Amino acid sequence: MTTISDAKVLITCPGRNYVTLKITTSDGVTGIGDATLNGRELSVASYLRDHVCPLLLGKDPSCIERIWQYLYKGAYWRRGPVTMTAIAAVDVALWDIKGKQAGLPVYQLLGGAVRDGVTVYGQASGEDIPQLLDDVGRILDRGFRAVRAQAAVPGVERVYGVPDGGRTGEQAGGGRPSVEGWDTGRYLNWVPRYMATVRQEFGHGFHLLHDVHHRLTPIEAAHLGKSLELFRMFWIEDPTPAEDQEAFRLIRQHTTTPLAVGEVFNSIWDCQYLITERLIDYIRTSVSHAGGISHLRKILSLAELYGVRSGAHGAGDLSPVSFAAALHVDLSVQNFGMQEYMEHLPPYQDVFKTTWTFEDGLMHPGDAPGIGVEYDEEAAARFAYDPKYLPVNTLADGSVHDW
Ligand code: KDG
Ligand code: MG
Repeated sequence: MTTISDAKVLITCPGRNYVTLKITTSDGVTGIGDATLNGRELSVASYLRDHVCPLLLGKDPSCIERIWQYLYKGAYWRRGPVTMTAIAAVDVALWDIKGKQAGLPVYQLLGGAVRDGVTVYGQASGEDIPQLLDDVGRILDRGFRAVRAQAAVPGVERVYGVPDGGRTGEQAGGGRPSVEGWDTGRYLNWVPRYMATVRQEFGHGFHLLHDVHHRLTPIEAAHLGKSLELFRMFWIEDPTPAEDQEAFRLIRQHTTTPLAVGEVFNSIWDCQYLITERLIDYIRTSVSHAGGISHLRKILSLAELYGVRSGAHGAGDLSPVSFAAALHVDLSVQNFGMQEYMEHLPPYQDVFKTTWTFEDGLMHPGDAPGIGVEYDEEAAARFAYDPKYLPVNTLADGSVHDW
């Protein structure tokens, strides 16, 4: 019987910190999974190294669901971002191995492609409206059919989605977390103004998205949704902190702007209420933070019953391994909605050799056996781990607000 003969954790920082699990079988097949949890990387690395890798040795790598249940139920302590990111890394590595053993890309193992390609949204941002318009134009010129628009808010020093000094999407920094000020009133006044100019300038022939990043109260989110209705958003994302799921009922009663949530969810239990009560339109759980391909498929099957579509988180702090894994899932589920694409920072490609393609706004994971990403360990060793934190938000009185 083929068994798992090695499982090791690799940490590298080619532009950004990534934690990768590499599993090797007794007949020499390797598979990789993403174990990155932005700003808390070493906790997942330790969870894997100290508690999971030793348990994998000698197990049959073909039993993906059985190993998943063993790690989930066997830990006794369930769910949570650290546990579920670690289990996701094992799950994706095992799907990678299964694909390589079968000589098939993972999406074929998941039932095959139900679409020709995966619609991804690009990221547009600007320090002011002209810069945002330039950026939206740049994204559309590259062929994207969907654009997320985020602009700086006058009077607010830094806002989510408008990266300092560039268009890279990097938000984390070294040292202690930077502190950003927040002002809900200014934000609520400004967003409809810039969405109006985006639609005036570029029309309605593409999908327009926006990430609120958990910052509003339910009634403020309802107001924002209403004020954006004319611009026919594809979604507003994370309008409120989603621990309070009943809040979505209030938002929904007031607006027809579609709602997306879920990038900080880790399990189907976090999604169940919002899906079964039809309080959201898109569920944004990712492969790497919600238990891997196996668990994400269950979430999406539940969602399909209730007309909720997928909208997977695809920020650059999810490694190319989980991005590729997401493309395999997106290609193979009927209720796909949209995939986030935040391009990874160079020199990521020195370490992660990918096979995905982008053409005319659609992405495809490629047809290499497995996930379609190879990890260059020699190159990775050149980029030492570089501790970084996401910012925190405060209000004018110094109290901490959601970031
Ligand atoms: O690490 C946190 C990021 O992944 C998150 O801030 C990105 O909200 C995000 C998004 O929608 O991409
Ligand atoms: Mg988000």
